[in-house]
Parts: sequence; C-alpha cells; structure tokens
Amino acid sequence: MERLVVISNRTGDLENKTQTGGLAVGIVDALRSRGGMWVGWNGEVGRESKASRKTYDNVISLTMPLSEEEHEQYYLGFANKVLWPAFHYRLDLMDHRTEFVDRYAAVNRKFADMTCPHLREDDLIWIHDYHLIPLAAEFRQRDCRQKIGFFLHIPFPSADVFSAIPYHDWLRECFLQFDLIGLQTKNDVQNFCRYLREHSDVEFITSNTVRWHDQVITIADFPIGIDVQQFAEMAHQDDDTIELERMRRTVLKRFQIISADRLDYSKGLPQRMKAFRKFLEDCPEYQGRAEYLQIASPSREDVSAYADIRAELEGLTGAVNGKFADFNWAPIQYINRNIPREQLAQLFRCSLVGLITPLRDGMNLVAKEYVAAQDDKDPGILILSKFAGAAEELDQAIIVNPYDIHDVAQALKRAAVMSMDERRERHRSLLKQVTGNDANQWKDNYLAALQSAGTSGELKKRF
Ligand code: ADQ
Repeated sequence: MERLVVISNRTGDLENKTQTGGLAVGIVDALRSRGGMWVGWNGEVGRESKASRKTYDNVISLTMPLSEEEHEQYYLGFANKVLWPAFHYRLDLMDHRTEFVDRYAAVNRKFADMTCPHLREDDLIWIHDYHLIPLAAEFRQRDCRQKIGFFLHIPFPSADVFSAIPYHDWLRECFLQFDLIGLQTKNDVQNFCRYLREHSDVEFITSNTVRWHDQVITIADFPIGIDVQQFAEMAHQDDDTIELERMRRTVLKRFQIISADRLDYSKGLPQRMKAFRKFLEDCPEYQGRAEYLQIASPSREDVSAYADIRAELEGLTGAVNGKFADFNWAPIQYINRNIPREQLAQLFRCSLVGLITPLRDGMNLVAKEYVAAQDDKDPGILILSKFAGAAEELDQAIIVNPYDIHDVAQALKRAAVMSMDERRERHRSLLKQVTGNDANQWKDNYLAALQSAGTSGELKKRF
C-alpha cells in the first residue's frame, strides 16, 4: 500500500491516542495503518522556534514555525482576512493587501521546499484546506508526479462570489494542479464546476471530471464525519449529572438549549441570540424555564472582525439577561472558552435542543456530535441551519433559515412541544446517517477516490 503524506496548516497530535475532530480522527488512523508523514505549521511564531522532524512508529511528523510576517500576512492575512470571509460569502469583510498574497505564495513554497526532499515516488499526497491551495502547483514545479489530492473543509462559494476574490484566476490555476478536489457537499461541487464552466477553458469529460492540458481532475463531495462511538461513549460517562439534568427537565420543566461554536462571524451567534430573545417574547410561558447555554471558544482574536463579534455577543447576552432574568433564573449562559470534550459531550446529552445555526459552514461537526451524544430513549432535537453543509445529509433535523429570526424562534417553539415519538423517529434517522458516514468512512472514500484519480504516468509538470 502507498505511503500517505498529509499536509495541513496545523498538524495533529500523533502522541495522543484519542484524537479530537473529524480531520484528526480520520487522518491519524490512515497514517498509522499505511505509514507516512504529516507536515504542517507547529503553531509557534518567531525566531526561537525551529523546524523539527519526529518519528512516531511508522509516521513522521515534519513541522515548521512561522515568522512574525508569515503569521501576519499568510495566516491572519490572506488565509483569514481574504479567503475565509470570501468562502463564507462575507465579501464585505475581505481585507486584501498585495503583501498578503505574496506571503501566502511564499509560505506555500516553503512548505513545498520542506516536504519535497522527504517524498517517495509512489506516495499519495493529501493536502488540506484553504491555507494550502497553491501547494500542488509548487510540487509540480519541482517535478513531483505523485497523485495529489486536496480537501476543502470550508464551503466553496457560488461562482460570482469566488470570482470576486482578488487573484481568483491564479487560485483556479492552482486548484487545477490537483488530481482530486474534494469538497464537503454536492452544492459545493456544483458551485466549483459552475465557476470552471464560466471562468475557464477546461474541457468537461463528465459533469464533475475535467481535462486541463494533459491532466484529468475530479471534483467530488466527501462529507466529513466524526468518530461516533467515541463521542457517544464520552456522552455516557457520567450518568449522575445526566439524571440530575433530566430531573430538572421533568420536575422543574426546564427547557435546555445548547450551542457550541468557535467564536466566528460565520456561525451566526448574534442572530441566534436574537432568535432566542424572540422566542422568549413570543412564548412568555417559557420565561423562567428556557435555558440557553452558548459555549463559544475563542478564535483568531488578532483579526478585528472577531473582536467585533465578541463585543456584540457580550452586549446581547447582557441585554437579554437584563430584560428577562429573575432572581433564580438567567435565560442565557454564555461561556467564552474551550471546554473538555467529555464535558461537551455530556452537556449535549443533557440538552433537549441542539441549536446549530451557522450563516455558512463547510460541514459543522457539532451537529453530528450532538446527534451522537443523544440517548435513544429520550433523545434531544437538532435545529440546524440550511446553510450548514451537514444539512444536506441531516434532513431529519428541524431545518431553519438562520437569517430569519422568526423562523428560528418558531423552530424552538416546535421543539418545545415535540412528542417523544417524533423525537425518537427523527433521532433514529439522524443517527443512522451520522453513523453510516463517520470519520473513517470519509477517509476511506477519499483515499479510494484519490488512488483512482488523475492520469497516472503522464507528465504533470505544467509550468
Ligand atoms: P470549525 O469551523 O472549527 O471547522 P466544526 O466543524 O463545528 O467547525 O468543528 C468544531 C469542533 O470544535 C467540534 O469538534 C466541536 O466539538 C469543537 N468545539 C467547538 N466549540 C468548543 C468549545 N467551546 N470547547 C471545546 N470544543 C469545542 C472547520 C469548518 C467546518 C468543518 C470542519 C471539519 O469550518 O465547517 O465541519 O472544519 O471539516
């Protein structure tokens, strides 16, 4: 079996046996079974930190630090002030400067320089996410003929929006150096293919396979999954707490709602809080009973749009609590930090509603984790944004428009009175879906497609 080389902005923790997140679960498993290499940024900034090469059994970890300028212009700059907002349909938040794109290209060259000497001829190369779109082109320039796949974790926007990104032509040329372009959803694949039809001369061989010069490129959807069993086990570790929460639900008639996100403007947190406020206004019988727990982990705090959203949320929480709270009850509990995954899983299990309403999201693993954490005898209800990639698979959730505060408030009302039979029926179908396409399945599907993608043996040097 070919060795696997994974390259992502950040590498995972190869020492840790229990991986978190779909990416780490799928990838560590594949690396351990095939042997290979994981290349990425070590998370450190500055001159003191050095590149390093460590071996864990049959897996090599190759990492490098970023300089202050690289961190500022490649990571915070082009990746997170240009690509991230644009791919999430926030062209208004795009803040482009020419030094950003130059540094973005330079860091990709640096990744290629670091990786190339360690590559073998028959390696399978799997590159992840928007930080590294030009990396295959860099490899091809260095005469690498291995199969190279890409997986985009965030949405691929509509053709018009993508074409508004400065240097989109260059990004397109970079994309076309991969043998396989993996996206999260069918909608993303449609967007990508439409963009190619409207903005390039590629020849379409099938609806999602194109020829560009002598290279055949496949564009396909691979919705990422989670380690369902591991998450369910974590959710069921502490039955005493769960029982206590259940009693609060049955005896005190509490209506518990939970959300967990990185604090990011794409996740729709202010809109969600406003929808909850509307629910309290429209359904006064839930004042004193509804409890909305928002866990928001800090993220990219050096980017001003993130500081703005944090300030807005703090203001909203204060306003809603100030208006509705009583001596023994506050409607919103807002936690602005990371919490241990076991605790998160248990909180998901205790909550009657998982309220997951991003304005745009590649997939949204929290939606799948909420489903995995439920107890099939007394399962909670998932309310899910139609703009989360997960909505394509999880159609038995209550699907809402996150921009429509009235719609989300209505969904909360519907969840509050949903019969146990309907809850169980929906949950059975959701769990089947989440289990049928877990992290391992995702990784297996992707690697099988990469193995059979491209035109083997042909010269893939293009520049
Ligand atoms: P993210 O934008 O980070 O990922 P998501 O898929 O929801 O979004 O994953 C977040 C992860 O962090 C989940 O595993 C969640 O449990 C965890 N988490 C969130 N808040 C937390 C908190 N306060 N404390 C502890 N853990 C917390 C990107 C894309 C997504 C895509 C994933 C995977 O933006 O669309 O689903 O990659 O491809």
